[in-house]
Amino acid sequence: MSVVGFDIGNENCAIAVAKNGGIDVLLNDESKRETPAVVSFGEKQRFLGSSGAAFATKFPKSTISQIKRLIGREYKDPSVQEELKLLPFEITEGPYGGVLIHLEYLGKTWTFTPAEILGMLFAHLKQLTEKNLESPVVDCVIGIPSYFTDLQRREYLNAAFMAGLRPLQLMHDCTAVALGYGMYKTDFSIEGPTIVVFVDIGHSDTQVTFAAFRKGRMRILSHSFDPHLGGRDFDEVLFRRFATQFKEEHDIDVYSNARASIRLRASCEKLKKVLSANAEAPLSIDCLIDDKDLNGLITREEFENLSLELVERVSVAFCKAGEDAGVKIGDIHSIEVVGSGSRIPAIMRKLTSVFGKQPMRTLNGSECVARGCALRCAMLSPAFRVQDYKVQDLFPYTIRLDDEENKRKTGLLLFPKGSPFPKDHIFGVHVDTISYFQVFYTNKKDFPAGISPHIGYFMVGPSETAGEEKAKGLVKAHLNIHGVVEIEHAVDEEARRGWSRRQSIAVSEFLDVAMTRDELHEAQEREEFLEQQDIKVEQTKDKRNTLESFIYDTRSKLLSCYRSFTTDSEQEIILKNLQETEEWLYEDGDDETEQVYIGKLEDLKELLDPIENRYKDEMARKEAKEALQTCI
Ligand code: ATP
Ligand code: MG
Ligand code: K
Repeated sequence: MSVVGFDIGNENCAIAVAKNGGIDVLLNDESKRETPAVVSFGEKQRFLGSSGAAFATKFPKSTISQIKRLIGREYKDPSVQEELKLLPFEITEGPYGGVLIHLEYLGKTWTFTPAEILGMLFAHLKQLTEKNLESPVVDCVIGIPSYFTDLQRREYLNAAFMAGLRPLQLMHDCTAVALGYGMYKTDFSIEGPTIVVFVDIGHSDTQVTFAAFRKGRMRILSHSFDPHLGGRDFDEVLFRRFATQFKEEHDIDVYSNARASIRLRASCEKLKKVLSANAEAPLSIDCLIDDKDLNGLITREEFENLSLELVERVSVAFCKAGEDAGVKIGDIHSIEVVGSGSRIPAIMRKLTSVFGKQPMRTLNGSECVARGCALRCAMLSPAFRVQDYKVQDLFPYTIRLDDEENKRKTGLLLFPKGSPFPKDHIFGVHVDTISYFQVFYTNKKDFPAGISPHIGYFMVGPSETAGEEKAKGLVKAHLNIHGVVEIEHAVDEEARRGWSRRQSIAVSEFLDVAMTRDELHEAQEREEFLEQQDIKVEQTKDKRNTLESFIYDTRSKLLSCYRSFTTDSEQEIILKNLQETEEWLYEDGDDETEQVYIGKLEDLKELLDPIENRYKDEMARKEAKEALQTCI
């Protein structure tokens, strides 16, 4: 059984596997270690990952990226509305108030939830891994941002399910990074814990985690984050700067043209990377709008001035994490910076000035999440033996319970912010009648703005023993290994000893689900259909190519090795047929079904059969003769 770690970035994904006693990062079809998080719907097939990214400008309205931003989000959320302005594809409000993506494919309109698109991406990564390992992949650990809510986590689990994956854990990105850092290090001080800070700046978000290491174990002290600060925000600074310039100088409105926006944004991202290593960078785009070629130049100094506020926010997230961890700057051993968004020199300078020392880049910044996840997967998998190492993570939000019936306004505290998890909380409830409960996050100020604090509802009761005065029962709230809340049992108070299996109180399932079981199965079937379609298209292309090469091949053989085995009239007929098929292939037959190409090939082969047989006979005769001669 393979053991795999996936890092699903907003821009890039990485796959790591535990193999030969170590962790390997896999190469994709283009021999790259990172795979773009893109799903593109072409004319007849989907293009996933690297090939998807290549189609972004060709099919702007059906190339889906930035999917991680839309998972488990409410359509009406203002920050989602902001997000939508940047996306060229069509989006409306979907079921449960979520986001629904509309696109044209195979001659009709399709709608997909973000979880379904994520499922396609997972399926692609799974396929890449299976091809690479030559064995099936099911068990995995998937990295997620620590700020993800219950719903976002459940959406990830659903997407993984659609792809046929079984996540043993959704692991906080920086916890995975910390594991990869601590597991193999042996030189930790024996006096006290070594405190290391991990800063991950990706394409769309920033996460900061304080961790304490001792020999053989690590404990997370705090997670803080800025879900709206990443490399792309710096791209946006450049985008706005040049959009304004082009408007003023050429009266060109880039914002009104989807394709032009994509192209300018992509150019700005490149520009940003150039500015990481150079004091100034030129921008030039051909035919952006109305065949206009546009040029510009920006210095690093101007770029840094325009992004002062963004850089400041990195230090805000850092200080907040320190506060939550209760750690003073002087007690920090080192800062490890990961994520490619951190390559901007101004960010490193900022961290250096806050910390008073240069941050480190010991880890491979674009692979460490996937590596940590693979390591964790090996620890959790029964199929692997890994050295003993203790990992203690914590949950960044407070979770409370509200009894709607009794209007207990303050709510019962289930899991305070910073709780280690997985963890249980058991509490008593009155069960003489049916009671409704709401589970929700309370610490608004830690919470990303605009995200619903609501987790779910459940019902308890009535008990079989209802009618008896003040019947009481117990409910177990479980914050599971993925950071998802489950309401597990309810039993009579009397049966408390040993959690009797006599489950006399009904606990309904969480009423507030990301997808119902039926929807999930439907999505899975649709994914299978789309996969089959992709395979069919690829096979047809193969058959078309085979027919094409057969034509060239045969033509050249007829003029060389087959020449002396072919009569003039045969030659004429076959060449004519080859010519006709070739013309057909480039005209009417350009876009035919697999069966038609197979048929055409068979027809040609039949014509050629007698000649091929004569040729083979002669070859065999020659061989026999030669063999005979060497014997003598
Ligand atoms: P996230 O973690 O936010 O989901 P991700 O993991 O896909 O996203 P990364 O691959 O860590 O993100 O980082 C991608 C970002 O890093 C992009 O914005 C990219 O432009 C930026 N980046 C890459 N190289 C450089 C560079 N040399 N200088 C500045 N930025 C860079
Ligand atoms: Mg990342
Ligand atoms: K194990």
